[in-house]
Amino acid sequence: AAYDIQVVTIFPEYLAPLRQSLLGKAAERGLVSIGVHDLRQWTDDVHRTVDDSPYGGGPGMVMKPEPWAQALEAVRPPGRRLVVPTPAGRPFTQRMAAEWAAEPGLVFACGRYEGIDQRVADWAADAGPVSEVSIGDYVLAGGESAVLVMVEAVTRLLPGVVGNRESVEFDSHADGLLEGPSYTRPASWRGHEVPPVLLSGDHAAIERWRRAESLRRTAERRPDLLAALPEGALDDAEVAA
Ligand code: 6GU
Repeated sequence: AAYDIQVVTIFPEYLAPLRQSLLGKAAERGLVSIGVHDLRQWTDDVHRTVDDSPYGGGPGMVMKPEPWAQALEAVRPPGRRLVVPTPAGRPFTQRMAAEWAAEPGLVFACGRYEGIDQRVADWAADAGPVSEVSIGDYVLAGGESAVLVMVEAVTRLLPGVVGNRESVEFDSHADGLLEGPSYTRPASWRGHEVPPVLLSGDHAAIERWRRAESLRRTAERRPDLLAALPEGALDDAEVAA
């Protein structure tokens, strides 16, 4: 069966990119099915109200719980993971993407304003896993663009979606390190040379060089990732290099 993605939002047109390119093709090929739903279809007043002022005061508006409950009762299969994008969530990682790709699908609840009444996530946890996640340390106006990011990260890991399995296995972050630089023809370009080892034909030397570049780049740009590697992940020769 196809990997099943359901998104509830007050801006369904914002999710149009889900029908394009890699994902659009995966959908055409029956690997993924995507539903995008307007939260306002589960309102019951003439103004189709989805928000209200926060208890306790403060700026902005909070999304009302009842339309969300009705929406989730309609689109979330029992046991299906609910993902709630929020800048106050746990950081979304490649590991999460891989875990979620091994599940049958995901439901996304896109909040706007100052978020969704917390009781929605609390209530929804009775029916299956709920993940409140952030895609980085900055604030977006709503969860829609974060959903595009997470859906792309998850679906490219599904069997058959990306043609080249190796390009998934050797990605940046797949082994906890950043990928090093890549090059193509010409060997000399505007006074910049391709590193000679890549032209040497010595595959063992090329692998050693790539590993060293990966470590160098990670140390330079993401020392936090190096520090987080499990004990013994780096052999002594690499640490010395
Ligand atoms: Cl998932 N949502 C919003 N609104 N802002 C964010 C975010 C998510 N991740 C980082 N900033």
